[in-house]
Amino acid sequence: MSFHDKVVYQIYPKSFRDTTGDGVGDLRGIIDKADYIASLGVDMVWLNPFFPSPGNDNGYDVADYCAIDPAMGTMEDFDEMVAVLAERGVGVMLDMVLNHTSTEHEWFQRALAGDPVYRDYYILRPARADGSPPTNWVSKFGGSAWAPFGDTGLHYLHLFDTTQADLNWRNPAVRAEAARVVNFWRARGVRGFRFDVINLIGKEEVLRDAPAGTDDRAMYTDGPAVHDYLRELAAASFGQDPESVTVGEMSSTTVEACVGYSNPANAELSMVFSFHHLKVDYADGAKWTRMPYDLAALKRIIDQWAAGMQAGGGWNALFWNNHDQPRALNRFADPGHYRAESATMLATAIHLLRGTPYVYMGEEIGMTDPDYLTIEDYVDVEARNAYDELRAGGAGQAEALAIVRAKARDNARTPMQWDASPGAGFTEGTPWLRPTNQKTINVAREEREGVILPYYRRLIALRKQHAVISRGSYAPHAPEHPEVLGYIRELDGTRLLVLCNFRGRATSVEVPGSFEGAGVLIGNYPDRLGAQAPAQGQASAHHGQSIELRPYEALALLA
Ligand code: TEU
Repeated sequence: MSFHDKVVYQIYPKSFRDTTGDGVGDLRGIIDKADYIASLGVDMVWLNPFFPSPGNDNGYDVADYCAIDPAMGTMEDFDEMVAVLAERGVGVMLDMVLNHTSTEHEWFQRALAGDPVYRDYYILRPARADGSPPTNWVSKFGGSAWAPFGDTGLHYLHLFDTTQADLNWRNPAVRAEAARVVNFWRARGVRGFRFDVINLIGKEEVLRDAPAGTDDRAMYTDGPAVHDYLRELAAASFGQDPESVTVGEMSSTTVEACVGYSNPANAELSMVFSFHHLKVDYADGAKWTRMPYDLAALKRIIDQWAAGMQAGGGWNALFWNNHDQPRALNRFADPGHYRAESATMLATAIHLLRGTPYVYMGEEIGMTDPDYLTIEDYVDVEARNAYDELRAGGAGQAEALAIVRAKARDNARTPMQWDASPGAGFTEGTPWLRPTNQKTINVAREEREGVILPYYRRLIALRKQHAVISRGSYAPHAPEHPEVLGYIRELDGTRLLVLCNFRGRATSVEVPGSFEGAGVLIGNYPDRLGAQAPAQGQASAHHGQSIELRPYEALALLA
């Protein structure tokens, strides 16, 4: 089975299942839940980093790429987890954070101690004559992107936290280390790799200021060398496994660049994550703001990426949620009044597109952002920095907190809610991050009486039953419609019309004549399906050229 037919389940190990009672998730917790994972019908699990780390960025500050953080378990636990998942037909995808290391990594410590070999592993530049940083670049977590490198008079680059030092990929030794790390995990049976902010590794030798008033990200993002480095890494590692699945997280990127990263002719990656569709609630492109999301922009971006990647032979990872994003249910729909309809509509919109769907733990049961009421509830470095910057910029306490509540990455990192108990079935101890609504939203309840979890299972199964979903072409439908995201998939004469009402009010949308009398493949209002064929039946509300969609209704017609 190619990656085109697969569905990936993302697990944030720290919040998935704790088997030791320390309030932090661990690898044995994934073993514990292997049957549940397999019951979803997914083909691979993407695990966020569980390597030794000081934890300043929840594991994305890696101190040893080829070991297991003791709080997460042992290498034997890892090997058992790989085997237990493989027995259930589920592969493992690991998170390779190779743009930067923790400043506690041995390489950085040796560089600090004066070892010239390891100094060339990092991006060190002299401060300016007036002592200011080498360039005007800013960290994605706030402040300058440079920090003093000991008392050497040099600065080191950190596009993220000061404890995450960017690696110098121009150095062949660094590139060889990257291949060595990937091959270490390949040797343990890993055939999936997610590469963290991998389009940032192409910094040039001469680093220049961003011209005044411009976005400094342009100075280091999607550098042409990224393609060369990816091809070199693929050839030296995962490219040797025909069944490998690789995905690059692409920060602030373009369709053109991503066609290059994922067109199979280029022998780089299988697919890419891009994030433009998750910035339609950013006022003036700034994350730490609040505004109702722009549905027209969302539709435009989804179409642009679906059509653009198709035209260029690229391949999208399809997702609403991950460990860095507030829950989509809160951002794009109405969990208060239409939680099941919203969750299943959003899932339909993504899962029937051209690309590989990713399900982030908890979205399959309709998990939402936690109801936190003070800034002390938020622990993520990015959110705490943002709150401080907002307050320093004059925002009142209530407004700053409201923005953090809407945008913090903590929103996605609360424990998986297995049951209604105080620890949500996640832990018998005190969870590292507090769940707030496990009494009403949990796996046990969804298994007993829910509609969201069964719907996700059906959606995931459809991708394996209908080649038009995994291999079909994409074309927009009703692109100007103010409330409905529509698109048509087609393969060898089979056609699928997908209609998703993104609003909490009824609307109608045109149905092309060629879909007259088409059967309903899936829909989130059960009465849509003919009584005699729960999986497929005559759409009961066809009226010639248009169809009425109820609040947050999703419908897929197969002709
Ligand atoms: O994220 C890249 C990144 O830019 C994120 O910080 C995200 O885009 C941002 O939070 C949205 O405002 C990757 C990892 O997914 C993230 O968890 C890490 O913090 C980051 O890289 C550094 O490794």
